[in-house]
Order: sequence, then C-alpha cells, then structure tokens
Amino acid sequence: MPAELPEPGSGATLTMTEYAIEVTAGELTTGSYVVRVDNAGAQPHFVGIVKVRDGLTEEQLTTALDEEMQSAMTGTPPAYSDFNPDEETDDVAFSGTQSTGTSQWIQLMDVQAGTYVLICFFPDIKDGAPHAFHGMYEIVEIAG
Ligand SMILES: [Cu+2]
Repeated sequence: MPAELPEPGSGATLTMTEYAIEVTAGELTTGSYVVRVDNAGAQPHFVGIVKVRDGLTEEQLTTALDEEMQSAMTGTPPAYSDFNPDEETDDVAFSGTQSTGTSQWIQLMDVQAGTYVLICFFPDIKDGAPHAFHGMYEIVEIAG
C-alpha cells in the first residue's frame, strides 16, 4: 500500500477501547454517511450499530445482557424480563473485527432518528466473555 493514501471523509469517528465505544469526532446523525472506526484498545474489537426501541435505557440494556450471560452459563434460552434484543433490534451496520491500532470506514445508509446501541461482542482475551458483558456498549440518541 502507498504510504500517502488520502483519508476517506467521514461524518463521525467511533473509538473503541477496553471496554468502551465512544463518538470521538463528529456525531451520529440521520441520513447516509461514512463512519470512521478506530481501535485504540489493546484487544481486537468490532462495533455493531443496532437500532433499538426508542428510549431504551442503559439499565434496561444491562438487564438484558445479564439475562444473556445467565443463559450462556446455564445453557438455557434467555428469559428476557423486559427488553428483548431478539425482537426489538434492527441491525444497521457492523464493522467486522479490527486489530489494535487500525482504522476502517463503514457506510451507513439512510439512518433514521431514534435510539441506537453501539456494541462489541468480541470474546475477551482474559475470560472469553463477550466484551459487551464487560460494559463495551454505548447508547446513542439520533435526533430527527
Ligand atoms: Cu471489544
């Protein structure tokens, strides 16, 4: 690869670390645009951008993740007490796994106003649990 490649334009930058996904430049908006995704962490990460039910709170999301963790440990299907990710989500984009220190650019198409979750499920290098179980998610409201 040539050293001096032009950087693609992007509407927002997401930065992944242990264990967080933050909007570090620009902002997530409605419409179609490119998002830059940086892995500034020590482990591989990815980001899923998922539309969820409007107004979903962090507490509701962590409850569902706890229920998934219980399910993974017991081998029984999750019994969701409130927020059900199987029925109340709509995948928008997925970055694919990125190595430490890499960037990639992903295209978002026709993003609608609403509540979104940025989340990583890459298995942790220490305990094998998906990073989301370590708190690697962020709830973002996209205004209309
Ligand atoms: Cu991760």
